[in-house]
Amino acid sequence: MATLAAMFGAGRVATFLGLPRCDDLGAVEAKVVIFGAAGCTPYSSVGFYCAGGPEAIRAAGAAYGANLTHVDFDLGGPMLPEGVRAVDAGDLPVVERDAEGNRALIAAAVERIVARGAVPVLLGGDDSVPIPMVQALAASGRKLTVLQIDAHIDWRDEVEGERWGLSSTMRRASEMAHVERIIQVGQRGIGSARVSDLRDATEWGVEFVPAGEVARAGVWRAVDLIPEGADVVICLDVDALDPAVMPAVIGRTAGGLSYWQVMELVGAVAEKARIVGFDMVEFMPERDIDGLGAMVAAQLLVGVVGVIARQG
Ligand SMILES: [Mn+2]
Repeated sequence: MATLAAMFGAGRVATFLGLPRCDDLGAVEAKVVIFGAAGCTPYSSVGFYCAGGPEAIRAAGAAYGANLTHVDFDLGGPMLPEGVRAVDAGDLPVVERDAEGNRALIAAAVERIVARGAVPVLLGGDDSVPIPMVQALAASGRKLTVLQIDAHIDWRDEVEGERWGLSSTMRRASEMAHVERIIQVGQRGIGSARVSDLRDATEWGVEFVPAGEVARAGVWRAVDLIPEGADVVICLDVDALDPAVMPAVIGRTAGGLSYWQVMELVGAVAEKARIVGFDMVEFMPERDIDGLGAMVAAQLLVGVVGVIARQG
């Protein structure tokens, strides 16, 4: 079958966009380090249901690989400005039966990347993957603002007796001493949250910008809530996006964000503050439709890497 990628000269690539592969995080020289984790702390009912996420997003990115120096009009120039390096460190050897070991692997990788002065960009895997990343960002010694973009608030204390799973991500983050602020954007419909979970989050001080508000008024109140100069970790659950463009999620919910609303938010954060970590989670290949979601995820990832590559 003829594809646009073939016309552009794209072939198979082992890394995202064919970026240089990094095998030693302890010696990495780059501004951005992409790496994957098939999962972290699974619920026994569903296991590593997003295991193929990193591979599917890399495969979709291959279409752009041959043209990495071309203009990306979402960024106003090539993804990487002159002299800026981004690398792909591959996937961590996580396994379903060892959640504690997985958390240690992810945390150690983030600590190594931060120690080298680079920004970690983590591809999941389900939404339990960011917990050890947010935790490990304490190594920088600075207070953190968490910007979660997600259809769900993830404030359950436990599910199936598991406290480190994907529905508890923001509650666990709220318990970390270095997390001083949480802003959550994109929530909508009926999800895992109970009335008491929302109350706990609000009492903690979370600022919510629901998807309905984003649809009416854009992302700008969320941007205003980010303090000037803050260190921000952005936790993107792809189910924040509307299922019309991102069908590859376990629970599709109408009324989600557009590609541009997510890009505007990420770009605006980098302008007034500093993105110190990013994750993209919950991409579920078997739910995708004709590669649409993977294309959107890959394009969004190009945009995010480009934004981080340009920040001061
Ligand atoms: Mn979600």
